Amino acid sequence: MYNKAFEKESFKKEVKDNLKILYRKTIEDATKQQIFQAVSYAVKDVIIDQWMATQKQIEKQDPKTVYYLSMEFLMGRALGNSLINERAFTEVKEAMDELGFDLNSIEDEEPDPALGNGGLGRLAACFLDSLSTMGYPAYGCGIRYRYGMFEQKIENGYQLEVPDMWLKNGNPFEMKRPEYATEIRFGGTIRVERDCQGREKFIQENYQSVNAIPYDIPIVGYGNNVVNALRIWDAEAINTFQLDSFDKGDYNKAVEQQNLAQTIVEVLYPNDNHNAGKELRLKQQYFFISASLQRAVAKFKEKHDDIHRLPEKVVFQLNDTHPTVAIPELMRILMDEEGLTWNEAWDITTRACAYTNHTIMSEALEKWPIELFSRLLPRIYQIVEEINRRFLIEVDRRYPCNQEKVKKMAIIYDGQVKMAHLAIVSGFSVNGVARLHTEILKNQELKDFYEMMPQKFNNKTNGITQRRFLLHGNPMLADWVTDHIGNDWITDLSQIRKLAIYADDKKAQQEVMNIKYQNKLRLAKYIREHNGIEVDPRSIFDVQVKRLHEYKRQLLNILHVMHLYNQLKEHPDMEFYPRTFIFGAKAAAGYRTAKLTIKLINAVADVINNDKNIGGRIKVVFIENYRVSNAEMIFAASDVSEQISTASKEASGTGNMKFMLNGALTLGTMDGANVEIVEEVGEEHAFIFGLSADEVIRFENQGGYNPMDIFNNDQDIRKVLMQLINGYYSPRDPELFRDLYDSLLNSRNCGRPDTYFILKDFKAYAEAQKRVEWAYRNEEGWARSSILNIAGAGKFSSDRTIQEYIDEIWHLDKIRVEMPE
Ligand code: DL6
Repeated sequence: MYNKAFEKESFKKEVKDNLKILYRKTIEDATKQQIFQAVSYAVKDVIIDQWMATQKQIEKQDPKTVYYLSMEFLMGRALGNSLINERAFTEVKEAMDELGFDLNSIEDEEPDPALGNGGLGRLAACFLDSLSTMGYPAYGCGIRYRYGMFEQKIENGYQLEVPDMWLKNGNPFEMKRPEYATEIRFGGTIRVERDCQGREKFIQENYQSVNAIPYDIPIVGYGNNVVNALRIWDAEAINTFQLDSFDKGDYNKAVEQQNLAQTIVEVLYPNDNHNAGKELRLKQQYFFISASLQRAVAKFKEKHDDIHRLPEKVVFQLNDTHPTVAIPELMRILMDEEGLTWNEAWDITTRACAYTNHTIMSEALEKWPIELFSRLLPRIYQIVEEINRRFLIEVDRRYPCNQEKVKKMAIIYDGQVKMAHLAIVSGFSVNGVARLHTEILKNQELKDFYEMMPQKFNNKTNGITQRRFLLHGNPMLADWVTDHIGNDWITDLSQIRKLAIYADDKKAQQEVMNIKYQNKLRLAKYIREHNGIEVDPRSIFDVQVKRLHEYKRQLLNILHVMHLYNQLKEHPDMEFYPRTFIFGAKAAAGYRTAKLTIKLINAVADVINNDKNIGGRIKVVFIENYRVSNAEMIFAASDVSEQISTASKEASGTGNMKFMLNGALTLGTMDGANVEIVEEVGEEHAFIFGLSADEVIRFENQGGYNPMDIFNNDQDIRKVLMQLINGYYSPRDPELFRDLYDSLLNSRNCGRPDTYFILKDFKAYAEAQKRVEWAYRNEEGWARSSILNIAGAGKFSSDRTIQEYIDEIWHLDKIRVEMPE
């Protein structure tokens, strides 16, 4: 495949011209960063033409568009991905070679835009890739945080957080759109006036405001000329310091507005599955939602006179509850600015907004104290109150005088505004992100809502883009797949099922194992350079990379490593297949247990990696600053994919799909999308263990279990746990890991010990790990399973997920964009 727009000679010339115009440099004098910028502008030049053509087509066709509203977009680097989707990676690589540069190292110059925490933000990025590739009009709407997810440094085994200055050198791919600046108002009071027809008008007074300024980042579809936009909003003060502010004694107000603008988009909250309830967070939410909605309505009005028809052309998808203020904000715009009645506005809003739930973790549920909510968003609060009042009338009609139902379902209750309830009541669709998760929502967490409005509930199992996570991340395997089944899999991953016929083919098995080995060499080199640790590429690469959270149970993994090490020490001659345990995880800055787990992993690594007596048979590696760019390389090199969350807690997981697509075998619980992965590949090609979701929920309902029984009766576990408090891994401070020990055995904060059933699942996990080892010894069998995993990954493309959103929720119109020859 060849993209004429990237003809080599003219591309090289453009790179050189860009260096001249941007930096007054020749290619010989330029720094690598300057080369990266010059190449990116040359790529953007091509993209812009397609972007303009896409806009023209949209103008002409007026298709229905989705606004994907999300506090997070974990995009990863743009250069390589854009080249992949332009089908120009190879040509540009060759052009760069001819200029004397390695494209991969130029790619490394790009900061990894990390405007997200983990799964939820990365899912949003995969969805945008799929939307463009499938030719559906879409805007991603979010915040242009000045600092994204922090950079993680490991010092003395501890995580340190360093600000992520991703905009330090400018972002060559973004475009500022000052023409769409929008004012956003906070606080003040609401005065009610009546107009000449006696209708109420709500006027916000004494408010503070900021200007929202959009920046658009192109999202290039694969080989189809379609370019959508990720629109992220920056904040600027409305009145910068003006002389008349001083004159009027308005200095304080000017300072306040300046501060508001600076702080509002300053930094992404680095919490995954956790809501800290901070005022600034609510400000961020309203800021980008109000801006995105005002703009969406204005754009609709450019082409349409009848605002009642908005849901025919626009759908707003709420990525979790974070954007839920979109509902009252749309009501406000429709009533206060467009002059509609409540019923008209409600009819439009409830046909235009849909909600995705991404978690059942109670600490992630967003609730705002009424005091804070109504002070910051006085008009929005009035509207929420009215939605709640009307909803409770319906509840009473359906369940007369049932206070229990009111307590469980009200949007405002106990001094708090419950955002999930608002989203469910006001949206036309509520979806979970994997089948098991959706069932738990329907039957447990959101049962009352499901009973009252079953038609709203549906499942959309997550997916990932094969273009980033195979085509870009694992070029050798991608080529091998294409050699065997052609390249249709790039835009239709269901085709990959055709690889199954190669599962028993000895040559194919060897080739796949050899590709894995090459990728393991690449990762081993990275580990040598970044960690100073030598790992054996022939050992089993057993990998757990994801956010650090107790429910994801990195602690179970490392306790098991400690147990294996004990066994090797006790029985030095035991049969043991060399294993490299690889971890990568960021912990939220204020999450003590998570940070202590990182320290434990590093402490265990220190002891084991330096023990000459075990002959390097176990190595433990903690990869610093796990992020999208190194993730691609890690997935490609993994043999075993650790997906070991407490069953029922991981809504879906998407890392599990990336590993599978790269031929790793899943070691996991029956949780989230693991259930569907196993269904696709067959249980004999994965290693499943532990309590089921039903069992976990049953234990939880009966107040937990007693981990002391296990501690008292299982010597292996007792030994490992004692090593947490006897200084085995922290001789200078034997008490260092006491909190982890306590979390497993003693009730904390009046909660249950071992909330995440680590000890309960330990034996089953250790037994599954033995199965892994035995399976790996059979190279043919392993290769067969690996091929079948790749072949079974078809369902987990985000293209499939997006098609389901389109067919069942969004009903978008497709566009076709032709470029002149
Ligand atoms: O749906 C994307 C992703 C799932 O794959 C993960 O299982 C889930 O933990 C994650 N949820 C969140 C929730 N954050 N909040 N609030 O990140 O979503």
